[in-house]
Amino acid sequence: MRELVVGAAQLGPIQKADSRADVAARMIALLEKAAARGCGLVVFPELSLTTFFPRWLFEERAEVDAWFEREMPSAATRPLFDRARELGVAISFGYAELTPEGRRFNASILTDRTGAIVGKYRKVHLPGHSEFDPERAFQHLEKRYFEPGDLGFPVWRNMGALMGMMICNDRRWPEAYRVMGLQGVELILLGYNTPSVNSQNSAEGLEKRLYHSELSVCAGAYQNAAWVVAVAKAGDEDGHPLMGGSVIVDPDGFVVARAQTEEDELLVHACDMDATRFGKTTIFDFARHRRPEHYGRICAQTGAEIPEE
Ligand code: ING
Repeated sequence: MRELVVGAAQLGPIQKADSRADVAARMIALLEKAAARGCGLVVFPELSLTTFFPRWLFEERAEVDAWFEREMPSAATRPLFDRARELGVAISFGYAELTPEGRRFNASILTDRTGAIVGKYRKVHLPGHSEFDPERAFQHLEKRYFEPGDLGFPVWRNMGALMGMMICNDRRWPEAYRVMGLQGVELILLGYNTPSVNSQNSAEGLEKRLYHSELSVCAGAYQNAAWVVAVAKAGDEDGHPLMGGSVIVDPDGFVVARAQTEEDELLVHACDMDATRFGKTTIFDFARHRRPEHYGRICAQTGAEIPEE
C-alpha cells in the first residue's frame, strides 16, 4: 500500500481587483487545513493567483503582462512555498508564466515535500480564440495570451509515486492522459477555470458542463488506471460565473470526493497508488493489448479527414 493523502483545494472566485497576496493568504489557509487533515500533497486550480483574465481583451502589452509571473516562486507566492515547506506538504498550482525570453504560457508547477519544484507543465490544449469575437457573450482569449505548451506531458517520480499534470481544457483530450499513461502515471493533477455558461450557446447550462468535466476526468482515470485530481477555481468573478465540481477520481473511474460549493473548499482522500496496479496489469496492460500499428491517424492528422462520397 503506497498511500498518499491528497487535498484538492478548490478556490472560490478571485476578483480582478484582488491582490496576489490576498489570494496567497487564502491558499495558505487551505494548505494549513489540508495539513491538519493529514495531506501530504495539495492541488490548487489553474491560474490560481489571479482572476481568469482571458475573459477580457487587453490592448496594451503591459496590461496583459501584469497578469503574469516572471519567476516562481515569486514574491507573492514565496510565503506559500515557505509555509508548505514548514508543513512538509507538496503543492501544485497553476499560474501565467512569462519567461525571461518573453514567451507566455498557461503553466503549473509541482513541488516535493521540501518545497523544491520537481515539475513544470505548460498547457498544450488552448481553447477559445485569439481575436476579439463580438458574437460571444464573453471572450476566451487563451489563444491570444498564451503559446501552446512546449514541454509535452511529462511524468515525474515524486513522494514515491509517478505524477503528471495537465491544465483545464487538456482534460477533454484523451491523448493527454494516454501520453502520461504510457509513462506509467499513477496520479494526474489538474486545475481548471471553466465558465458556467457557454459564450456561444446560452442554452448550454451548468449541469451539462459539470457532466462533461466529470465524464472527461473519470474516463481518463479509468482508461489509464490512474488517480485524477481535478480542482476548480469557481464562483462569480466580476459578474462572470465559473463552475465548481472539483473531484478526486480513483483508478476505476469512480468519484471518491466532490466539491459541494463554489467557494474555497477542501476535498481530502487517502489515495493508494497501488490501487493502480490491477488496471495496469490486466485490462489496461498497454504492452499486452495496445495495437499502435493501427493508431497512425492519431499522430499523422490534426483534423478529421472524411472518406469521399
Ligand atoms: N476553460 C474551459 C475548459 O476547457 C471550455 C474552456 C469550456 C472548453 C467548456 C470547452 C467546453 O474547461 C479553460 N480554461 O480551458
